[in-house]
Amino acid sequence: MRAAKLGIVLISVFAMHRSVVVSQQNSQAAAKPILTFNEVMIPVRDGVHLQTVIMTPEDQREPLPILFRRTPYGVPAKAPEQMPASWKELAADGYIFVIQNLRGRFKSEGVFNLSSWVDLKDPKATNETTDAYDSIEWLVKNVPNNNGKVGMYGVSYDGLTTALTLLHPHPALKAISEQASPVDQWMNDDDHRYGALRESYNFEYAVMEQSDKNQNKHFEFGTYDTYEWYLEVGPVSNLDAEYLHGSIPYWNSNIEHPDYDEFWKKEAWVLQLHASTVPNLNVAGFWDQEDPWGPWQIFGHAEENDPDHTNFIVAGPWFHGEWQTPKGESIGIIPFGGHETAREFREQIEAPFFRYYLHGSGEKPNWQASTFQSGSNTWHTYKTWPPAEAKPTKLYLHADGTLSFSAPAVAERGKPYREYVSDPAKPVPYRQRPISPTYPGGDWRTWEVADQRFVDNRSDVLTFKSEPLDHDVTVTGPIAANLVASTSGSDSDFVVKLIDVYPENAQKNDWDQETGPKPGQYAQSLNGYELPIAMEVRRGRYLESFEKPHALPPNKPTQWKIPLRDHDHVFLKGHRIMVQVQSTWFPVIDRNPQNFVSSIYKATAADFGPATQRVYCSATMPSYIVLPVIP
Ligand code: PG9
Repeated sequence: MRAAKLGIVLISVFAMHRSVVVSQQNSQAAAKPILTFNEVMIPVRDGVHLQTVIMTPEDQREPLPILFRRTPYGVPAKAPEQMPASWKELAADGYIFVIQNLRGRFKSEGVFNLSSWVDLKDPKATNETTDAYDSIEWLVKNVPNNNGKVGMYGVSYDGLTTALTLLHPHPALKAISEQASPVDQWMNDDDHRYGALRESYNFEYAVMEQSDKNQNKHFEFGTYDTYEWYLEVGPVSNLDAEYLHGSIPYWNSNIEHPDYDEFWKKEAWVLQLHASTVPNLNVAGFWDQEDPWGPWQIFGHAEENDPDHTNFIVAGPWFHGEWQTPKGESIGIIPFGGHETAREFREQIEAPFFRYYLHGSGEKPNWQASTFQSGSNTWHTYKTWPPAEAKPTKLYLHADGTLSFSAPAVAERGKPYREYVSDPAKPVPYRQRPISPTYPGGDWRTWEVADQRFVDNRSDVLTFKSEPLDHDVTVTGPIAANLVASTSGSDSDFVVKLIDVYPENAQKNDWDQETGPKPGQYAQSLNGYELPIAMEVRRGRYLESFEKPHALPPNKPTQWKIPLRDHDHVFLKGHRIMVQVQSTWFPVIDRNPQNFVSSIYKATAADFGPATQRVYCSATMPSYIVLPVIP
């Protein structure tokens, strides 16, 4: 029963955490154990004990380093009978694998706060930094035959607990690889985007982790299409009033702290990081639907002081944690040119990194950044990130719906803007309906590469499209949108999507000319595919200040700066570039009432109403995307 349940979860985000379980399911009967298994309760400074499993190679002959992972999702109940795909490359070098449940999760004692707050000034405080420190102290003293060197790694929450060690690392901690760690949950990643609530994610995740200490519990919707469910719920305040009744502490904190206040600034642990304190291999996915931003921030903060060059970043065309899946040959229906990017990452980057720092063999990476570049489907290394040769280049939105590298001319005729009506009663779905629950199903993982044709021609989505490109356009580094836009309301959102449009003949139809495509095969083609490369939302109330929301002056053209994160992509010759602009993205982002209220989480249905949105595209009020183009 337990194995079956976890097996389903495996296809969701927790690829790495759950890989142990899969190998149990796939294993042949009565295989010889490859790892010895011990479960211990490790004491930390305040007397709390943390449930920890220690798995040692059966054939261990010499002292080995420890690879340590700390998770809220549950430790394995027994050793795997086959080496999990995500451990294979590491295991070949020999490690003692240790996995620990965070305080307050499963058999670990204490309270799980779902918090990243690390108070370095309070000597009595306990947090994920101190729990890791105390556990490492215990491990190096108590695990037989360890070589005194510890590495930590993990994806997402496990990446966060890894990264938090940077604030006060134990001396035995010699290398870490944080992978998709969030750093500031108000600013970006899982829970908000520049203060705009990730409604469905935040709600479903908090319920999953805080309704039962002993499991990852999924909210039961009772409606097949969660888009419809959230729409019927109405304002965000109804989620608590009708369903949670104050029972989920993290959700309560989100609702009590709508703005970027002291609560969120404490949670933003990365603000305390100003140096590379432990060699760190940061890992980010360009299509990470949860934590695409944090790794770049950790990398950037550690860069402030890195005289020994121990701060690295790897990024690829991956969904959340895809680099820990067995192969990583594609994302959605987008192939990676025959590469097994996940295996290649582990074999050629992750394992050598830990080998160098924990086994003392091999070489230190001679690059600062390494990417698997989408479009060209090739691995690259960079001495610095962003590469110095990347030239910020403006791609302009034109009032006739075109997109080009030339600025709008002064004498362009017609209206200087394009407009649409955004109605919170009929929000644009963030992916094609029906929208399944975030967990445990698999669709959520690839929504960021979904073909955007599903919103083409909606009256509340503006589309701007370039001519087919006459040469490859390589974009390496941070992308940003700069809109001049207005709303007839007094608050509003703008969502910008940068899209790579495949040519109509991108792919040869590989179906029988006589009988035609098999059911479903037609939709699997890349012909005319609209692939999002970068997408983000900004909320008007926070344009002036994140701390103190301001009403927008109705109908006044205003600058909207929308960061679109770091990327490495080639728009190939023959493809077109497209930009879409819309004002709802539901239910991944909660709806803006479009009328200013003191807190959107206290808004009532009467506060929500339609608004006319304008995007200006003139010589004096240009809207554009800034692309870091490699000449
Ligand atoms: N994205 C998840 C998460 C990490 C950290 C905090 C909250 C959520 C995860 O996949 O673990």
